[in-house]
Amino acid sequence: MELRIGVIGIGAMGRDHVDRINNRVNGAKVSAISDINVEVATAYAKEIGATFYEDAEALIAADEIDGIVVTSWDPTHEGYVLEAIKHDKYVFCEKPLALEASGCTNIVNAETAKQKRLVQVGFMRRYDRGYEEMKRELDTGVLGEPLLLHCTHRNETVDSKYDTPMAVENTAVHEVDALRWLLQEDFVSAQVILPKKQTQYTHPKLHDPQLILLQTESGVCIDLEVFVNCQFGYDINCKVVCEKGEIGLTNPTYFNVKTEQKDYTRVPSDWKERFISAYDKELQLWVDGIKHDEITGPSAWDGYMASVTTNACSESRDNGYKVEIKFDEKPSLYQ
Ligand code: ISE
Repeated sequence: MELRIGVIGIGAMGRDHVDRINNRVNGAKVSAISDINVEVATAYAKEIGATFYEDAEALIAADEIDGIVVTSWDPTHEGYVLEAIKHDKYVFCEKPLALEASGCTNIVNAETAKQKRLVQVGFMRRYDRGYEEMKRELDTGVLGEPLLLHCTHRNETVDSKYDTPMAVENTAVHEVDALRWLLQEDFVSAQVILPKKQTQYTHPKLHDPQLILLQTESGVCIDLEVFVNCQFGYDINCKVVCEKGEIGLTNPTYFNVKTEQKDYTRVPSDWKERFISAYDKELQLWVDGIKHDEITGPSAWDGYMASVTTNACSESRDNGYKVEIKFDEKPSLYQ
């Protein structure tokens, strides 16, 4: 049986997921879309042979829809996910699950009341081959205990709507989840340092770059550079310093170029290119999960833990002090 998927929000990420579900994921097709931009969405629905719903809640409630993908504007995620849970529908939500941890708590409460996992959050890095292999290596224990992590999250450029809080909520949130998964530990403190000197390529509403410092329960220290106008490409690095060695992520490359006394490999242009296989894998897993009635990907609890941490980062950034991270007790549904 082919699952019928409804996608809410057809911006760049929404269209990317539509293309992936229709062309690379097995067992599902996008049969409905909804977006606030009626004209553009109507034309796009026609192009891909889907039904356009002006009202996203009607799409969620429709009997002919088996699963919902939420790729709308970040502040709208919580409402759509809650609506999907209300209708007992499986929902894949792009990160962040909700901007505020309290919004994630609402989702966790709604889901635990049903005693069934319906939500998967779009933390795709867990399915990236580089992160997966690093984790496998770390888990063998051959390198000893992880002590320090040095990470960078660099985008080539961002638009004028991208502001200072987004560096944490929209960008660093990926490391917040991936590192928690990699180390199998929660964070206990967060601090954001805004260097006085900024890049000339930023704009008045965006402090760029920013430095985030996190510490885990066992005491592992992490520094994460978020630099979203780095100008040279999409550059994700993660180096784990252990007692007996170091392990680091490399940009996936399949060729190098030698010319004019230079020997170089490409840096990816954006996250859609860098993490294409990880995105394909996470959505295949979600579709398979719906078919087997068992969702195993990143949970609403993972979304909550990420937002608790990004909220602590924002508090630190706005007040200039280090913030202790406190979180609720994990419900048994997510054990
Ligand atoms: C974007 O929303 C993403 O999810 C990308 O993975 C991230 O690298 C980028 O900074 C975000 O703006």
